[in-house]
Amino acid sequence: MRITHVALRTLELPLVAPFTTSFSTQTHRRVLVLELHAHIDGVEVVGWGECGALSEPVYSEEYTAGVIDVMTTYLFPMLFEAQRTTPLTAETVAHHLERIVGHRMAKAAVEMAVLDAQLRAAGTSFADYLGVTRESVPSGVSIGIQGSIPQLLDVVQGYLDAGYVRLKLKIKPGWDLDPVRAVREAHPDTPLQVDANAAYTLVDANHLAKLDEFNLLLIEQPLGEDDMRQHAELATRMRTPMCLDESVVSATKAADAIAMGAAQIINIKPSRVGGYLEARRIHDLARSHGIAVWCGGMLETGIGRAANAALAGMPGFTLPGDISASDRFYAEDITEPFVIEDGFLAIPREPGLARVPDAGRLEAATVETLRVDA
Ligand code: NPG
Repeated sequence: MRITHVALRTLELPLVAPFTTSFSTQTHRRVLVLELHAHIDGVEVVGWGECGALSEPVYSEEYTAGVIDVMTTYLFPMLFEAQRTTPLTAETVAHHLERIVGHRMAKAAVEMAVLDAQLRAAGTSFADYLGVTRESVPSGVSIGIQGSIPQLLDVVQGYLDAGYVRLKLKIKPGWDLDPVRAVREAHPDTPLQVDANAAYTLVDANHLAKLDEFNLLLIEQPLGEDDMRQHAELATRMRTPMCLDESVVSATKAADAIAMGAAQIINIKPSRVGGYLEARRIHDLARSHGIAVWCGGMLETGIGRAANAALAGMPGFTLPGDISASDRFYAEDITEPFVIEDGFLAIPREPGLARVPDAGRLEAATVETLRVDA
């Protein structure tokens, strides 16, 4: 393929309700969408990509303005240079961008747009590309920190009524044992897990071990991103299975986590690990070690949600992911919305990896567009 130009669109989408984690409260999602124009065998194709980075560097070091900078200064010029001499494919993007350290979310979005264009030109769905045979995936929901326990119980009831099959509660120091106990008492049999987004330290081990009585599926990333060894230590001091998110930024880190006993379960977020191809590698690695994985979310629009749903159809994804319906976050998605049916989301089978946005809704949500020509 030969890329002709790329439009980097910054969108601003209001959330249906504020989303509070241990690191921030979001009322809007500022999200970067890539519209990549390419020629493949003489045919013009558009590939779509979505970047997981937030507008501020509070989940990882990446953030929207920084992503735009690294894409325009380095990533696209490098691909444009590469395609002069070598045919460009999605499978070679990571190799061409290897000289740039880090910036995984930026690289993931670029690879995603190239892979989408490639699959679209071939008439292949991402699910078929991955060899996925399942038709749908179970849908879990991530529940932000609420103002009070009664409010939390209301919100939980709403999601259970909508059909979600698994709940994930965000926790932080001061919002942990009591809210988890309240939800567990109200819903003794509902699959339940917690996510701390790195808000604790190993000093809190005895306190965190008190979560063991609530029969949780897992505790996600209680300690810092760099605290791999400390997660391994904490895992020996709790019965609740240890799951890593932020710490696993690559297949190499996943291998370390498994070898060290720092993760019994891994949350795979394609954007965090540098793309869907690295995500597949982590899935394969974890599966060969008997480590369960599930697909995390970054408040994706329908573009990224489509790809996540297909990825989560792979056989090692044995736990429900944070792949909720579009209306969990957005009153109006920029694509045809994803809907939950009997607790499941259908895996898209149309060509491509992303779901194509509606031109009018995309335009209405765009606050800035930057065109980069090859
Ligand atoms: O369903 O898309 C979703 C959101 C799931 O809680 C969720 N994501 O820490 O996992 C997380 C959190 C997150 C969202 C992190 C956005 C970073 C950005």
